[in-house]
Amino acid sequence: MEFIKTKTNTSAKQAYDLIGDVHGCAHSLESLLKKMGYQHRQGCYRHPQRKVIFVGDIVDRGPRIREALHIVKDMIDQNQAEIVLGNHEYNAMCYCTEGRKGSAHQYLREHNARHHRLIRETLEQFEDFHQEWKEFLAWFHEIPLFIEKENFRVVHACWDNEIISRFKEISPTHCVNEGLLHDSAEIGSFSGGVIDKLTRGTALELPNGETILGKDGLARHMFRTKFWSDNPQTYNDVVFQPDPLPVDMAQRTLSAIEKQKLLHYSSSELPVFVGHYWMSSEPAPIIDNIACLDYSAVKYGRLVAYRMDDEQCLSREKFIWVDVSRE
Ligand SMILES: [Mn+2]
Repeated sequence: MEFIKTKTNTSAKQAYDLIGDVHGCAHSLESLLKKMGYQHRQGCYRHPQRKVIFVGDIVDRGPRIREALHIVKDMIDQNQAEIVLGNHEYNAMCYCTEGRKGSAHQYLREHNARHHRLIRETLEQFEDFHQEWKEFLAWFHEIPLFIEKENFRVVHACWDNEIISRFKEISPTHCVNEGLLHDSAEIGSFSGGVIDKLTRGTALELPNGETILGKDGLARHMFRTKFWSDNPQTYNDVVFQPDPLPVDMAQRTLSAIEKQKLLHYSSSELPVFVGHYWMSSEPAPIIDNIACLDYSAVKYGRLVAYRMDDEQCLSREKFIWVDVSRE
């Protein structure tokens, strides 16, 4: 008797397309989804075999934030996508949530000019859609800080095994619920530290109160660091941001204390996908098991995806993107 092999292999792992920071570039998002073979039918974008995971930062800066949120949430509601929380969704929750009675905060994020500038476009675009914005804010509470699949991991900016396992104990859903959101606004809180590290990454403070001037004209007293550096010796070995360090600073030796603050995501761990870092070069893995998918879409860069199957060594060939023009 002959068995007929069918094409469907039910034991095969689900394939995912991981999509970088959208920041309100809804047209580019639709172009990218279509380019990957997704079609809008029965209420959302779908692919016959694949699903999407967004790395967070759907909101802020761009021209079509409301549309982008609808596209993403519709896919998630129909079980066609998942998402992790970005620092911009977290900011939005803090900015729009009043402090508890008797707390030091009127809002969890103070309404000053700097904070308002970050969220301005989002609030403007929802000006006539207050109820919708409230619903999206409520939904942000249901977004996990990280996703762990059998064969890969996703987080907005930085994977830290130790704090992730501690966070799981206080939040079994891996989400930032109302209570954790309020806690996180307190300086030195554990939840605040976790959210900051996972959604904004690691950084080192410049010694002696020194600052560096960013391309945006703002003076910074910190610089962003790799969370995967292996036995680094100098600042240059760990710096990871669009603005390079001045040459003399880059050559400085890391102190023992600075080394202690650094993370080392080992090359033997599962592949991890992040967004967040405003990359600008040709999309490629950073190392074999880490890929950043944020290629500055909202600054007319690229909206980038990685087509993940079952590989453990990430490959340049599996990136796909659309160039972002003025929407
Ligand atoms: Mn971002």
